[in-house]
Amino acid sequence: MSKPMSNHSTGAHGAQPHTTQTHMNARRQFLQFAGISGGAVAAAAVSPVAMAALPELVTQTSPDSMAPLVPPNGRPYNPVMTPNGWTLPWRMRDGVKEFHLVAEPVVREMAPGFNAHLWGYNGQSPGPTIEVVEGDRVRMYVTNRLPEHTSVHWHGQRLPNGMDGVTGLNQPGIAPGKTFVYEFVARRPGTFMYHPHADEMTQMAMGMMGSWVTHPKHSNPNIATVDRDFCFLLNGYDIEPGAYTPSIMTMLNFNLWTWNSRIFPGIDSFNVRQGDRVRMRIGNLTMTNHPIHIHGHEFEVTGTDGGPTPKGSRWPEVTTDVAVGQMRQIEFVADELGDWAMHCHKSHHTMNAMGHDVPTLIGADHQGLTQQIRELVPEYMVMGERGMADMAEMEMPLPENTTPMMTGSGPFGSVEMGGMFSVLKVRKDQARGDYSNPGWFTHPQGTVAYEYQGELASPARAKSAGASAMARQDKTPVEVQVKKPAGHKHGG
Ligand SMILES: [Cu+2]
Repeated sequence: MSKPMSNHSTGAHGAQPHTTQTHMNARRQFLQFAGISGGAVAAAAVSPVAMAALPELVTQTSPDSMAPLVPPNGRPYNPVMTPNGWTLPWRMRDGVKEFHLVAEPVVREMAPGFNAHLWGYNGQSPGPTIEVVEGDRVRMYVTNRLPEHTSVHWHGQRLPNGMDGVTGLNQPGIAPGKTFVYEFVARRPGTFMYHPHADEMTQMAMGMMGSWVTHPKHSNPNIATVDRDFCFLLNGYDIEPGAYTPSIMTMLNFNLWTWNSRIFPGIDSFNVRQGDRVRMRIGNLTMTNHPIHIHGHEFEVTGTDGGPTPKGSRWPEVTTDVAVGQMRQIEFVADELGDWAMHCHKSHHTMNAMGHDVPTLIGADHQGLTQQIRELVPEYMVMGERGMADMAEMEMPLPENTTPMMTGSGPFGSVEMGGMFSVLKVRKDQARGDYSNPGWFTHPQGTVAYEYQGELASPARAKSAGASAMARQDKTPVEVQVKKPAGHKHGG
């Protein structure tokens, strides 16, 4: 792990090319940036002498969403917000944007009370978001502090073949303790990601990935100016309840479905102002597809990792599938006030790991059985007789370092969710550029579903067994027995 140093560390500036004034500005910008986060620290990777030529190493240990990083130099743009993440500061050196990524073991709080031992970059999984402008020359220093070799593949970028990061094919692996340099021009604007192309199954299962955004240099008819720009990565982990480290041999049966390596209720809400044009950039580095669904609004897919989509190719959606290895950039005008659910539509991806094997017991009557078992095991509980919602509220003894399968308190009770779930909060008085959480929505009088208190009429029922055109031949009722598999793994 990085050894935190004070923000006044000078180790990284031995070869500082800035004038004092620009350096001061960059420094002030950096401090402001660090101040917002409360967790970003400058850190010394190796000796100050060895560090002299490298851009300052910045790490981030807090899982809180950091305010967007307003570019202190270079071409201006409206920066992205990475929920429960942050953007990596850079050094401008002779017109080149220099970044320093460090691949290393990290501790990621996936939700309050649940920490995972992952691999990531600069103190977090996922790594920091990289933001540049189309046409920027970018130099990436990548230091490896993992116990095995690694590399970085810049997913979706046009670049010289030798910078593409596939170990063995384009470069040798970066051995532990070594630093490699990648350099290329960010040739096309869009939404990209980065991840290792070395022992990929292990390194991605351990959380190594990050977002990359290239802002357009000129106005582009297919790229709108937006008020809010969010980016997050879909990732999947297999961590047994009570354990800290993902199982790296898992190929399909992952049990934790995360956005930026966070699970509900640990995923920050998406807070916007009414009327904002909102963009979300979503990348999928799990081993299955995720239909991402937003309530209350229609959106369009305005771009993929292949670039902005032509306007004529867009259509309204409320759910878009993000397949394995894909990125989708969606946009909408947030014109409906409220707290709108936003989630993966695979219902087992909005649940966390199950600590127990639970058979389907809906409708089963085991009153007598429960009594008999309670005589032997006093705290025995039957689960699932009335569905699974009870489990969200039940005070079940959970192993240490885990989180309930379905949880999260809303203004009306338990939200009964986990995994890939968050809330889009649209407010009239959210200030421009303010991404902070406005709290729960205050519903105008008479706009909340309510309990019917009147008499219930008995429903009219059809008297014949089928329509006259297709009368049923056999009137003997058939009883169908359905039993769902009861495993606790949530495979794709
Ligand atoms: Cu999903």
